[in-house]
Amino acid sequence: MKRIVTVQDISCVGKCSLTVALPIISAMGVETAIIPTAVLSTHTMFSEFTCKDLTDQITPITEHWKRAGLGFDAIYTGYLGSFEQIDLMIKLFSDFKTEGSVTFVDPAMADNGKLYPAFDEAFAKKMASLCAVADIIVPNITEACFMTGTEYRTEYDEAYVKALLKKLAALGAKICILTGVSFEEGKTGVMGYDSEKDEYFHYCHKKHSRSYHGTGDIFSSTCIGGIMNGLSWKDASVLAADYTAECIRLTIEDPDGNDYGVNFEQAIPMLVERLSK
Ligand code: PXL
Repeated sequence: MKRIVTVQDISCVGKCSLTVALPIISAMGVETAIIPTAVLSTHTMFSEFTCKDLTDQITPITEHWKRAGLGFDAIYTGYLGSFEQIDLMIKLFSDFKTEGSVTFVDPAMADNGKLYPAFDEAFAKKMASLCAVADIIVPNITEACFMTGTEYRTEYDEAYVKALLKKLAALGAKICILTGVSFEEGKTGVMGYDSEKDEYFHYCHKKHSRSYHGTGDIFSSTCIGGIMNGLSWKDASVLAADYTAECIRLTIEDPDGNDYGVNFEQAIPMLVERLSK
């Protein structure tokens, strides 16, 4: 059985970060170790939230794991809260990365042209330094723009996205997967770039009428879970995009659906079924 470690916050209510990564990756048959970076009452898109930082726990946890001889097939980082946490992730990669393992970074910090409330442009540049040492990165277009100093546009063509992917690859990551790429009204999807093969990949599907928080985390968790199940990064991206879209569809159709997160739980059977095919 594969084992991964994922490092992100616990937003107690909000269906994002660890409260989606842990169930999704576990449901995909992959042991999921965690390092919680902070405990928040809700994610930061609520008008108020509490936050207890856990940065001081990261090194004691990883030092114990070294003494215990623990290793991981993948290291997946998500929402991080400070420069210090990013430095600790760079150290985590250098301490735990092995030849066959995958380092996977979701630079969760922005969307729709704006940084999340806790962050500024300097943080985005710091996040770029973590992306530089990762095998696979999965930013959305906003995050990619902040990390590469590119103008954010709501309307763009393939040349703009390809140039953005090249700039991301120039940071240092081997495979860059951009989410929320839409070339056509009513459609959205992903466009990826393998810098070693100089190869692009595009997949699109129906765009739903609403968007929700936490869907980037759902995409990332499914993508790394798929890779741990032996899928190529392209097939894992397709599975992750389809699962995320299905979670959104189910939420829109649910009269009791939350507006802070998606009904990812109800789509887990579809995810597991797709993996067994
Ligand atoms: O990736 C979404 C996310 C994760 N964690 C926290 C957040 C958000 C989005 O706002 O606030 C704490």
